[in-house]
Amino acid sequence: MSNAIEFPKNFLWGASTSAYQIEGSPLADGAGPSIWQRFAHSPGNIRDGDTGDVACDHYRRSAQDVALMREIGLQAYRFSISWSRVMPSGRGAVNPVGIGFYDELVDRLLAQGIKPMVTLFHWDLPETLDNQGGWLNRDIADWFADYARVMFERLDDRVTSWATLNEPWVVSDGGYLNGTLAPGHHNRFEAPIAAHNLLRAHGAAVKVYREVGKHEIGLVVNLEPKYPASESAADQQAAARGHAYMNGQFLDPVFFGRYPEKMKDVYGDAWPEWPAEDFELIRQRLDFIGVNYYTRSVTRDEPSALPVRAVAVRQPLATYTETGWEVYARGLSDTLEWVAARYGNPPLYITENGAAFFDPPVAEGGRVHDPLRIDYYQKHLRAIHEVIQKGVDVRGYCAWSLLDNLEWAHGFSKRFGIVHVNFATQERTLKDSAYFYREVIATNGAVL
Ligand code: LGS
Repeated sequence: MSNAIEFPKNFLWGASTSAYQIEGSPLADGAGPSIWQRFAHSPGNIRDGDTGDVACDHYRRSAQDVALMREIGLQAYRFSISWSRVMPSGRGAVNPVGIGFYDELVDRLLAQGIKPMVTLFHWDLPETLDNQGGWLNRDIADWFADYARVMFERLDDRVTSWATLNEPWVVSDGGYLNGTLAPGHHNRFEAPIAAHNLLRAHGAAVKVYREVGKHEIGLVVNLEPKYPASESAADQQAAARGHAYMNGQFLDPVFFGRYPEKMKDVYGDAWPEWPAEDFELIRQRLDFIGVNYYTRSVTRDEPSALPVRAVAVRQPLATYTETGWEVYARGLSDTLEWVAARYGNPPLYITENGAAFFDPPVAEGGRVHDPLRIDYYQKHLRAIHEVIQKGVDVRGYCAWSLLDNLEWAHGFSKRFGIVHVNFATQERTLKDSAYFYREVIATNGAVL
């Protein structure tokens, strides 16, 4: 077949999870509480009162989960480390059992030939640090760098791919501006400060890595292209503001040492003057960028929607996922081409991509039919292949997610897994999408 799809020879096929979403046992064996522990236990924050107390019980079932990964044929597994499991108060003493859990997980993965891709921070900040201001305290750059150093020193002999932060935009927007995520603040003045300190912490950790690490380190960002809803200047400006806010706010400082001009326009009087030397710290050489992609937004000017003054317009003919996000694979290729053109074609990994759809109950014989999820993966993988053909340097792909898990404020109501989890029995069942993905991996994409 002359037009069979073939990915580059060393293309890495993986799946992703994060600590609070799957581990459970958040306070076990001397771990300290995180802000997600507190947030989840404050009524009204998570749908149906769900918490991460048990989640997928991965903390106690990691051996079984690694066996599942092996069954699917994963070549890489992206997971995050719970900072407060390792350092119960966020600083100082290291909890040997907590760090030992990750040490053992890494060994288990390597024993199955699966490459560990470690994210140091996927939103579960130690509560003690939040009590000292969390991301609003400039000292957090040092706190994070100290924690990062502990992890590098312990695992860099075996972990060859590191990411500092997962989606700093979401932390700043959901955690400090809209309050839908921990720590649940609603404050237009805090959001840019949190974002800036996230960037400083990222830079400080990368600096430490250059001292003690031998492999690769990068930053994971969520990108979502913004298309104007009409030709009007107002809508085009709205899309441009949304684009700067979501896509440029973190990558421009990391690559260029400055924020997009439009950030001032977005935040108005809430946009501070930043010390020039901060950008030296923020702009560290990176080995890759991790891109999380789910959807696009078609954007219309809306002066009352602060701070961006834009809202998304629903597309009547499109397919939407269970979380209400439009399925739009072209947005992924557009985004990857944009990153390559703007930032000098850096090495990229797609660190998350996937969808929540309604899944039927596990059928007789243990199958879960999820054709919409398969269709989603197929479209997005084809879009990635297309841009690789054009020279965009995409080196790997991780499906979000390996397991159905705690989808933050949605609780367990939204299932993103390629593996179904019965949360009453903890039984795992491969969905059809997992079998499909296994074929994709086995054929290096030819089955697409
Ligand atoms: O589970 C999270 C996934 C699911 O969807 C994961 O922990 C995060 O890293 C990541 O944010 N995830 C995710 N993001 C999709 C964001 C789409 C926002 C669209 C909003 C339109 C109204």
